[in-house]
Amino acid sequence: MPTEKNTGSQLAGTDTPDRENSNRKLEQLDEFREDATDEALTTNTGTRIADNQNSLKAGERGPSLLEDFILREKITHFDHERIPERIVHARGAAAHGYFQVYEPLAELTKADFLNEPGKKTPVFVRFSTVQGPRGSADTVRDVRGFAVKFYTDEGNFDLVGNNMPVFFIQDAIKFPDFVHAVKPEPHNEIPTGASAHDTFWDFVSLVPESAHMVLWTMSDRAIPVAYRGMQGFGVHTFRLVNAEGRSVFVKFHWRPLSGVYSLVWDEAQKLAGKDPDFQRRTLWEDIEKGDYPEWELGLQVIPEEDEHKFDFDLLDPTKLVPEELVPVRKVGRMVLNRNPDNFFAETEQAAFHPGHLVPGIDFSNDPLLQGRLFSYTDTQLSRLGGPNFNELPINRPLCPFHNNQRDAQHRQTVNKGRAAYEPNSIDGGWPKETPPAPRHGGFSSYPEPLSGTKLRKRADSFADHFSQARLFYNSLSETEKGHVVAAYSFELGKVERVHIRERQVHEILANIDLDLARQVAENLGLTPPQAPTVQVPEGTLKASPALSQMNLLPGNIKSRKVAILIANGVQGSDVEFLQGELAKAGASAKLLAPSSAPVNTAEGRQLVPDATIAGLPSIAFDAVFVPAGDSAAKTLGKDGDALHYVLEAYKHLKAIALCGAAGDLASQLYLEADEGLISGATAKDVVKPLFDAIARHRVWAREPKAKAVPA
Ligand code: HDE
Repeated sequence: MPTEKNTGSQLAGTDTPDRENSNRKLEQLDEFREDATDEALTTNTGTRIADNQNSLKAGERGPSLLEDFILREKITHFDHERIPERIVHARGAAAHGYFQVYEPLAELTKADFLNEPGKKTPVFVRFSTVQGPRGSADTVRDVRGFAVKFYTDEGNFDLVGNNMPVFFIQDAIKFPDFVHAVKPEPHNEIPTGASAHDTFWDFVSLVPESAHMVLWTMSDRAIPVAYRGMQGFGVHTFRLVNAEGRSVFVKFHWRPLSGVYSLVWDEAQKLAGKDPDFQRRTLWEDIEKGDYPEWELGLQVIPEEDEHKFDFDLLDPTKLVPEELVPVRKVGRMVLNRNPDNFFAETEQAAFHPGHLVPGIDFSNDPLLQGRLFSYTDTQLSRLGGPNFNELPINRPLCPFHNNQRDAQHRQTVNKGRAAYEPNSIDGGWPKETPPAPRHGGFSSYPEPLSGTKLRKRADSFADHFSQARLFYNSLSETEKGHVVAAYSFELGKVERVHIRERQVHEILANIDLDLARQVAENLGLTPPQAPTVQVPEGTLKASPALSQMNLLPGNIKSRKVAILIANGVQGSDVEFLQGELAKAGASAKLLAPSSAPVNTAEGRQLVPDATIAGLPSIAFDAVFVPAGDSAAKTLGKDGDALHYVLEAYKHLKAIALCGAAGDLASQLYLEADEGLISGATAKDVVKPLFDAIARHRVWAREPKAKAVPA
């Protein structure tokens, strides 16, 4: 696949016939982009400003004058710069890109963008955490939002998903309760960006339907390294509808080409302090340097007649469809290749909505999805200040949009017609309806036959809350299970009320897995549970290997980042060799030195460090490399920051390669060689085992030993 270079607003993404250019959204945005270069400073009404340093006063030392319209306009605008942040998913970052389907999916859907392989549909994708406010840290333990806006030729389609395939609750009416419980405690607004507190665990321990999703949030999935290392899921069951009007159920998946990989908990916590912008920074930098994150879109297709074939209900959002039962068919790819120009105008004002649909896609009756269909428009009214938010540049569809909606706050369209109603004869009856058609017709809902008694009731088929939680736990490797035990123990350890800890362990965890419950009980000093409290049905599957992220690594080191520690006297040839090999593998490195001053190599050349060793900690990298060079090794061996660097990378189970005299750093720190702590005479000797270890992501076998190493 030819690589693409990010060349400002002129993207050159042309690896297939490009009938509909993926730049169209960027071109539409161009209309609204402002470039003030060579322009005069003016008021908002265009009056040129002569003095932007001093307000208007009655005498040099006199009071300011009310007539100063320049001061008043500037301060008034400033006073209103903030809009309400999103109630959930407030913290996030986004990028532009495109989606391209591999082959026409005509048998499944009439949606145009899923039928035209030559077409690149522009997308805008926003990733987020859920609990914390706009200024919170990226790496907290939390679910990640994964919201994709497709600007299709038939209107915008928003796939507003998460990086986990299930959700905490089954019915929308519980969402405000759940969110109030997970948000910071009401009296002191603590903790920020974390679920480790009483109200969250009080709620989830009383609501067993949350068991499965809480288990996902206690797994490594909740501490991803990078957005590009996350899967995405539509969560709910949706429908696809084809030209003949036939419908199938579908689950949407995003598969990252970089694989699925996570932080270790100590690293996540440290990053939250040392670089709270870690994930948005990585996304930004990767795109700027042309290392574009990519995902494949996957579909699990379930024929209508198979709706009741499973041991769970397809409409229950606390259940996933195991891939071993319904395989994921990869149907297209998404590339993120352009950073926004303005965070507020694009990322903050983006309004996603699961109800933004195009013909060929439809809803299921999942009661959580049905509630969302109300919420997302409603929330924009207070967040974006009125019902015209779809006119904002980032939200405007690319195709024409016309209707008889008029006026309201911030209206931008200047409607010319005289008749803002339909039917009308004054404007020739326009704009008119488009009848449904096999392709490019008007939207019509799938005519699902319905009948029922009006009632408030949870379906009996939603009653089993534990068998899939058990399936997920059983599918994890021993290492991953250990992380889950540690996460429950950490979180519940922060819960002050002992009865809440006990309830979670005895009434929830014991029904997922007795061993898990007992280990957590032991860590918390609670009586270990003896038996489950409910009869958990035997699931169809004992384990689903597709759920363990240990099975989801790509087997290469593309886009991984290596820290190279250098000091005067470093072997420059080692540095160059490794940099060259990394570039060939699609990975990158940064040079870190004790200070920002240029470093003299043993060969008499100079290397300019990218940062200081103290300035870019090991937690920001996937691996550490220390090149050969006697005097460099001596300097680093006496530098506390450098020693801490290697020790910390060891503790976080990272690949470390030490060359020549730098090998002594390992003995100085009492670190034993293993498959990821490699030494050799030169970079050439260590490159293969180093890259293999990076491709395995962590040296899991080191974990028990690393526990004894100071944090
Ligand atoms: Fe959301 N959710 N949600 N949600 N959600 C919002 O919409 C809501 C749910 C998700 O990057 C809000 O514009 C209700 C599931 C993402 O801008 C709000 C219910 C899933 C984002 C809202 C759910 C999500 C949101 C806040 C239960 C995964 C961020 C601001 C019925 C499938 C989108 C906004 C972005 C945002 C409501 C449940 C994903 C308040 C009522 C399930 C990724 O409207």
